[in-house]
Amino acid sequence: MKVVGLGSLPLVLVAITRPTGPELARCELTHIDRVPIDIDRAMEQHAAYVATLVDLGVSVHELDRLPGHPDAVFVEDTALVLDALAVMLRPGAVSRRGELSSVAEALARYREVVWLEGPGSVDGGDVIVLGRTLLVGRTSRSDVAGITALEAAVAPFDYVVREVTVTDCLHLKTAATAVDHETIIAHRPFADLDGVDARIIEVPPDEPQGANVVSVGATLLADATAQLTLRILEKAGFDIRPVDVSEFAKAEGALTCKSLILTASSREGSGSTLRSPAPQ
Ligand code: CIR
Repeated sequence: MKVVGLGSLPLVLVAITRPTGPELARCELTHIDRVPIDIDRAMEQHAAYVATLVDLGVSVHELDRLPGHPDAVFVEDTALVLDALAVMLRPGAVSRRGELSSVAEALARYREVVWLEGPGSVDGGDVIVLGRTLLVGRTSRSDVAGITALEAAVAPFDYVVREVTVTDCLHLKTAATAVDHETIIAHRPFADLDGVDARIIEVPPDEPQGANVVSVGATLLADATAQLTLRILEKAGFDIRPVDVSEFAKAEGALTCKSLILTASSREGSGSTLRSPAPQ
């Protein structure tokens, strides 16, 4: 087994992402109505998201587009990447299961890869990693059998799973995300976080989209449309990068959905498939 970080090479952050195209118009929708997506704008927003990551020093491993899979840009749902292993999940939408093999192939470069066994399902958008605790949302995509299988897969690596009830939104991470190892930002009406051992920052009631942030080192990527939340986070001392994902919101996606971020040794985190930051 390959354990990242025990060697002498420095660690770098790698983000696995995937571009989108006209197929996004046929995305799965659960809680919102279909409205036209401006595909050119979505592609620009994706490019800006990737550029922000690169600017923050992240090496971006961009997968090939999958035109037959409308939701393939939302790579987060396919896998859970922990320090010691990557778990290929079982997305609750059967239409999305064809996205997994190419993600697994990419992850094999960085982690031991294991596959979650059926019949249950878990989407990556339902998993918040908070230290050694995995908060897993029970949603239309992640069911008891899937959550139980995930618990068994990660127990040998000293992770515990805690189920969270989610209502009125697609994923747990639509409602809440980790800003660091002990703090969660949340739109509480969507997720029952009572009893969760974490500091909780609440977003203003009119800005549920503000509850989805991506933590990159000391910086948070936050939704550019959540102006009040941006100010709350800034006041709390966080370094913020506002990012516009409004076209992806029409596909029920948010910031975290568009990447899988992991640490890797600098040797793993370099190579021809990666867009790396320019040397300083
Ligand atoms: C879906 O329904 O699967 C996609 N249209 C949206 C997935 C968003 N992913 C995420 O929140 N992690």
